[in-house]
Amino acid sequence: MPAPVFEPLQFTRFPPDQMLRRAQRYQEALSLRRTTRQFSTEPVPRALIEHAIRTAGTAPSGAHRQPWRFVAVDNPALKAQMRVAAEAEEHQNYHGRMPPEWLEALAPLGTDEHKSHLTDAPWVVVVFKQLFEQLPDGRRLKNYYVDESVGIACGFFIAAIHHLGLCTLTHTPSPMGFLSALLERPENEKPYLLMPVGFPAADAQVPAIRRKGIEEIVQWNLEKERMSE
Ligand code: IYR
Repeated sequence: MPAPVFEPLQFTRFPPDQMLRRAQRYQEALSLRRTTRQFSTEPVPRALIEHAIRTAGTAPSGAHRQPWRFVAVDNPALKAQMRVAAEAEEHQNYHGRMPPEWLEALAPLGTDEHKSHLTDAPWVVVVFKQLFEQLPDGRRLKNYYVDESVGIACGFFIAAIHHLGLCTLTHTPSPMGFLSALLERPENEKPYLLMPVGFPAADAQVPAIRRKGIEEIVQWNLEKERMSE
């Protein structure tokens, strides 16, 4: 067993009033994020995508295995191939494969099998999860909490994209196997999430839906019940 090696933690402590302000500002900033389905074709510099992927790569992961691979595609021919394959699967989904209950759940979002975002957005980032690591000697090194780890990394990516001033969409064409073939990913990787990234179309519309309020998403189990404040 290798012995753990430690180093001093680099940690910035802020005064309490600054902490509250930072908390409010971050929440306000992220509350303005919207999932967008209509993208402008305006190009986006590669450096922006790279920084967002670097941010995603700071996510915690099971046994620190970092079981993710971000495939960033701006090649129009490849995006077109992904669109054709995704639309073929989604056509089946929307016309028979999804049960009525699922279609009803999606109705407020106005989604359908047409996936123009795959060719309009300047970048399509496809995230793969690595179920195991393939060692050069042929052994397979198991990864842990892969879905949790990759999900957190995707959350960081989405927040970074919003923060730097672009839009994205969490798209899971289903089934996603065609992405492994098109993007030539090895056997230890499975597609996890696809995210077109770019500026919103000038006339982009989003569903008029609201987020749950704090009282619907939190349960406080407090040491002391406060008197009404
Ligand atoms: N994958 C399909 C269907 C779909 C499913 C859910 I859950 C959504 O929140 C949105 C869409 C599609 O991309 O259209």
